[in-house]
Amino acid sequence: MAQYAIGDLQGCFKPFTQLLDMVNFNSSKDHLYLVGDVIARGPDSLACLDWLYMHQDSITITLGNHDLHLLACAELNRLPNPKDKLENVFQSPRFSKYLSLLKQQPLAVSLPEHRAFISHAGIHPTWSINTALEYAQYVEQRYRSHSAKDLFSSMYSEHPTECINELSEAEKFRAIINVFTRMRYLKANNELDLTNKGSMGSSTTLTPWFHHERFQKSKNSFIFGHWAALKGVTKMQNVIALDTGCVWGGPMTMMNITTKEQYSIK
Ligand SMILES: [Mn+2]
Repeated sequence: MAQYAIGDLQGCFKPFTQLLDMVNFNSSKDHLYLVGDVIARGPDSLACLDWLYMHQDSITITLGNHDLHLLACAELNRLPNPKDKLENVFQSPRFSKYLSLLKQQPLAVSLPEHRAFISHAGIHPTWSINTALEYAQYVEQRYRSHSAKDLFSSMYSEHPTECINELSEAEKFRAIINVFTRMRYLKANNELDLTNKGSMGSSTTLTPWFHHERFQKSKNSFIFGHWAALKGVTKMQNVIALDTGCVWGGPMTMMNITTKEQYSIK
């Protein structure tokens, strides 16, 4: 049994299947962790969802901002932005099944046997793995509940993540979601900056979340997607960026979690 992780699909179905073929992925034995943003912007989100639905026992998705946005649009009866190219997903007779599939998925996963932690955007440097998992479960319970609508209607705002215990419930949900699905750079006080999406070194005042000393000392590895502008480079051996921007014309990247071997395809 092999365990793999793969970067953001964003509706790029063909390179996804080519990577699965390249590693001889066997859905009856192997498991695939998708770092999130499985849909949106790319040409074939529907085919990606169909494949994931068919193979749901062999996959885990750590949800990304685009996946949560799809759930939010569905809960709040909003249409997606045309540039997301999701019309056929919303019109599919299987739409409600895709929504249940996504809602079953976590925001973060820890694989103690590999000392690996997986989430879409990363982990806040001040959160231990156990704290991060507790925060993730706190939000997961809500998006699986009857009050999911409240969560999604207050999801979009840029709130700092300091003193998370002193925040209101809605602010707490938002702060946790922003870390797991939208974070890239941190300010000097460890608050999120959600405006800069540039490559490393594109800011002199902001620091990539993974350049905190906590990660230099850590024996764990941290696997994430979301930040295509990094092109897979973090300059940290144990922080692995898998979103290599396939939807923007870059390669798609997959790794074997045990051997750390990486595979990529244009
Ligand atoms: Mn993302």
